[in-house]
Amino acid sequence: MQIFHDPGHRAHESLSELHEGALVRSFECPERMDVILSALAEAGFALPQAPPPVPWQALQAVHDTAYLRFLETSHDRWVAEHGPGDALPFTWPMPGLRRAPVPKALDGALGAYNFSVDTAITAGTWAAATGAAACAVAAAGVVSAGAATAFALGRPPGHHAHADLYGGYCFLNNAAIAAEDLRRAGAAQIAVLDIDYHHGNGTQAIFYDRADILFLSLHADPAVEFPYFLGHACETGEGPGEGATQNYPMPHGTEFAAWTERLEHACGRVAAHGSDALVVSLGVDTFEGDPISRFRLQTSDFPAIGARIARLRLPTVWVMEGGYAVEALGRNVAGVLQGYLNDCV
Ligand code: Q9C
Ligand code: ZN
Repeated sequence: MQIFHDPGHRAHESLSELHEGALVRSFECPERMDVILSALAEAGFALPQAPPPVPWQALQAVHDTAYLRFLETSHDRWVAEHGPGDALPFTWPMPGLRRAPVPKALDGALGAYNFSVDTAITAGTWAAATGAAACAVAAAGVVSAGAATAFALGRPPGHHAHADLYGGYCFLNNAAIAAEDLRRAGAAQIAVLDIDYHHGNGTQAIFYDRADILFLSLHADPAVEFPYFLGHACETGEGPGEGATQNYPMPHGTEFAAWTERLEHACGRVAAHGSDALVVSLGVDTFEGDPISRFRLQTSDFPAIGARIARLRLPTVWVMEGGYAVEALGRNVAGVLQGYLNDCV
């Protein structure tokens, strides 16, 4: 399994996550990559490769151009206006206010493009986010060229990012970028399976009206968990995409037995769909010890997830999403991928 990783992720390190009323160092931190890389090396995986720079068209296939230019320039603008430090908005265009035109002023534009104040823009955000997107494109590229699978091991994660919104630690939607790249290279039908603890609101929104991308998400019920405002079971797609979205919301405290029943159903949908390729949004924040999540999966459960996905027998691009229990994160990610490879013919 080829693994793509850009060491430039380290430049994105936020000290300004609004957590329980205080600004703290973000749970989405550079050490996450270190522990995953060591666990993969220890388990005998091939050394990761640095991806080529992400083509601008790959970003534009998913994201709004003005949003991309905003992300690229916003931290420099922040420093010029407010001085060094992380960029955070203070006001948002909630329904009843007007979002368009996006304000010229930085403080207004930050609110227009942000949906959650757990996510600050730092000096290294653009470099890191484009590096993670580059990993997704590189992984999709080798799978399009005939590899059975590849792993985009990047951060920041992506599944909460919409075409023109950042939040939930995500700026560029790496999984959606991978899916679009597989389509561009000739795959007619793609399935995106999102197993992160949180609903993949960005991926859902990006593909909501699309008949060529099946989006399935297993996650904590938005009635009780971030991202709160998307991810209910009644959301099934719209227009040509009607029926091509399925959500599996689950309560806090969900254990593997109940979780894997939903995985089984989702895999049944993938199998019935006739997908040419699969993108997995791989979050392991379903782990019992995750500091910001409330499911109860154990380290010993993760290989079975990989094994089930292997039995779909589809070309598969793995894209790293969440997982914040730094001590166990490496073992949990390596476990999924080892379970996948052991069951892969
Ligand atoms: N004080 C991913 O797993 N923030 N994003 C929660 C709690 C939302 C997680 C803040 C967590 C988003 C990719
Ligand atoms: Zn998550």
